[in-house]
Amino acid sequence: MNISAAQVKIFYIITFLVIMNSNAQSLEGYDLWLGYSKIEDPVILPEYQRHTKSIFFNNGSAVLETAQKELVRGIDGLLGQPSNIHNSQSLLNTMWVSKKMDLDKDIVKPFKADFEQIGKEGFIIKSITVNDNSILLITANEDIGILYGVFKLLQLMKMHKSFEGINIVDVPKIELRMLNHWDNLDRTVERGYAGFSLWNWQKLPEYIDPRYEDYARANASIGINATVLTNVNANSLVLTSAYLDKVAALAEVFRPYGIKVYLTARFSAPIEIGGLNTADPLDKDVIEWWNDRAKKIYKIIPDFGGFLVKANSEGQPGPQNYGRTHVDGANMLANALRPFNGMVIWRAFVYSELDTTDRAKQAFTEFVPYDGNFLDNVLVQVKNGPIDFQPREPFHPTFGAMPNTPLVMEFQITQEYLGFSSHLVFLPKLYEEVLDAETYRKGKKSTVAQVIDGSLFNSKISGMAGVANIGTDLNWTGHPFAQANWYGFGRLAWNPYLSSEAIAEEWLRLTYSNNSEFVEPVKSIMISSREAVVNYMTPLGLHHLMDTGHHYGPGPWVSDLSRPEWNPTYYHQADKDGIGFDRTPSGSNATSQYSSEIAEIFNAPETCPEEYLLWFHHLPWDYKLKNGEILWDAVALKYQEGVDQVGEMISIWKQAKTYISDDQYNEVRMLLEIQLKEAKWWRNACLLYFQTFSGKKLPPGVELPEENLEFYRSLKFPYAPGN
Ligand code: GCW
Repeated sequence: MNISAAQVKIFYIITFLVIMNSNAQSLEGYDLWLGYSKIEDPVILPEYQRHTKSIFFNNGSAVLETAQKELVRGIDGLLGQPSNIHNSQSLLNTMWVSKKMDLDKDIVKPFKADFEQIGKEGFIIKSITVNDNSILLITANEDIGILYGVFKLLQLMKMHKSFEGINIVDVPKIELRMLNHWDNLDRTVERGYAGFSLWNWQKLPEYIDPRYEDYARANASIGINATVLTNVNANSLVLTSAYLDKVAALAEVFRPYGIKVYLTARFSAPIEIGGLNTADPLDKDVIEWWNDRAKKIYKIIPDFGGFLVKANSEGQPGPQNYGRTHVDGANMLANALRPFNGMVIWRAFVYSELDTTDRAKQAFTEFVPYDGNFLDNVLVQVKNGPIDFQPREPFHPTFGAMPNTPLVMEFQITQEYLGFSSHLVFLPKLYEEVLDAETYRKGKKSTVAQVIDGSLFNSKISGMAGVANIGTDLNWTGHPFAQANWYGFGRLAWNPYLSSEAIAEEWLRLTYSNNSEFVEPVKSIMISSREAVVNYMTPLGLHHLMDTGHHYGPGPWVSDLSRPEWNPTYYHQADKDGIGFDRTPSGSNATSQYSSEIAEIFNAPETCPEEYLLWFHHLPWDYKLKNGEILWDAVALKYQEGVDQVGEMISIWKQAKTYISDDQYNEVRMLLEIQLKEAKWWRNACLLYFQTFSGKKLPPGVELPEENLEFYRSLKFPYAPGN
């Protein structure tokens, strides 16, 4: 080789390294909680090396194939050397990964009860002794349990947990753990703040973006087993053959990860793509059309999950267009899917322009009388609160009020009313509050979680859905901490009794670092973030003050929209006498939809938890709160507290700097600056506006707004994302 050739080679090597390096930086966050860099801890590393010295993996199906692939990938990365994996068993093995049916009977016998407990999807990770050899056993009844067990094992390793004496018996408490994508066929995402839809409909079915598999891995690693690919504001085209082939291609990628695909069914599809002139659910031709469509779907996608339906809500067509009921509509579809074990998930998010009663009451009023009338492959999906994914709402009164209907919890993971993907808001804190709420429907200890997991009323099927916050952004969710909301949703769908604090800690350790000097302060940011957003947007039970349409920023003054309940003024009812929505018997009487024990608490302003005060009560500006503050001062001070909390989050985040990369640090720092700026915007705009009614001065401690009310009212955002 002459010198110039060597120089050329060096040039290429350097160029390659530079590109690799810049790629590594720009790919920050892509791995989510699944990065497998080598463990450096000198204590735990040898223990893991010992346990993984010789692994027996009993393969034999697509799901097990996936599990083995994941195990190899994880162990190779974490231990920094190729794993020693065999498909034949020996006593020299240090780890066995095998289903119960493939294990020796004597091995299984002592923990028969555990196998009974773990059902179809659970797993066991146990340290056992066989002929004096210590073996780490990962086992399950079914393939999918093995996959979940493998992910759990890798998570434990990432968190540096010891395997000595390990004995984990884990099983999901909720059957249907699903993401709802509000993704349109043109790849825009309704209320999406992380880029475009992952589904590249144009190039499907031939072109399989590798990201589809990464999406499936991430979901399976937290136990999500269902995904609704399309927006509930549905397009019937997705039910045509051309699109079904594309859906089938996605289903094929997701299947080895135990994930079923679902689609949204537009109720008027028989007209739009079927050439019929009605979509009446009792019409013979319509029934036949759906039966036929179901057959077609299952021919192409044999394990298709079913339909999610938004009907007669916000302009979507539905059975009421034909004088029929939600039951008529849901059961007609359920009959079509029943021969194939498909499910219908019918949403209860309804409110009507013709119904002048309090919007918060309408879903309950419409659905509760139908309890027990739906076929048994119908689930009714209810949003966590009675209005719409606000920073804080009391739990939806329908939970606990339909004992004979399985109710799916619908949470929003995307941050439509929560600062989009610019604000750090750890949502498991919100989810936990709702799940822990007491319904008193069967006395004390009748929580929403018990309704959802089916234990309160012995439901045959249970479900939890999360409106996804995922898009084509490199880090999937826009804000790096929004990944924690996806992660946390999955964990709570698996076990709705987990604490949000434990989830925050897990996620931080899996995503960033095990160093407690990093984890503890940053966890405190996450835990306080939800209360902060409530304070700077909608404190003391205020709600729906967001600017109209895009829901970005404050718009409490908006009052000119055609439907009353689209206006923020409908919700806060501020006037010179006071503020808040009277939902007690002297007002809309929405409290009567709760059990009498709960209604009684909510009805009296003295007993109503202060965080729901203005949700349930219209109170004078000088109403005295428990701490002696008058209402006006309390509202103002809460807005200020929210701003201060974000300031505090910023100063705590500075402590994180030494434990993570500069890119990781700076990305969050810049986003927190946006959050602070917007928290102040919220405070200033809302207080200036409410001040026009209260006529009172801001109390000491509340910063004076930088601009006047006209300025805040004049702001327009025609290109806010997610519309
Ligand atoms: O909160 C509202 C959103 C709509 C959404 C609707 C729903 C998909 O603003 O964008 O439509 O809820 O949940 O159906």
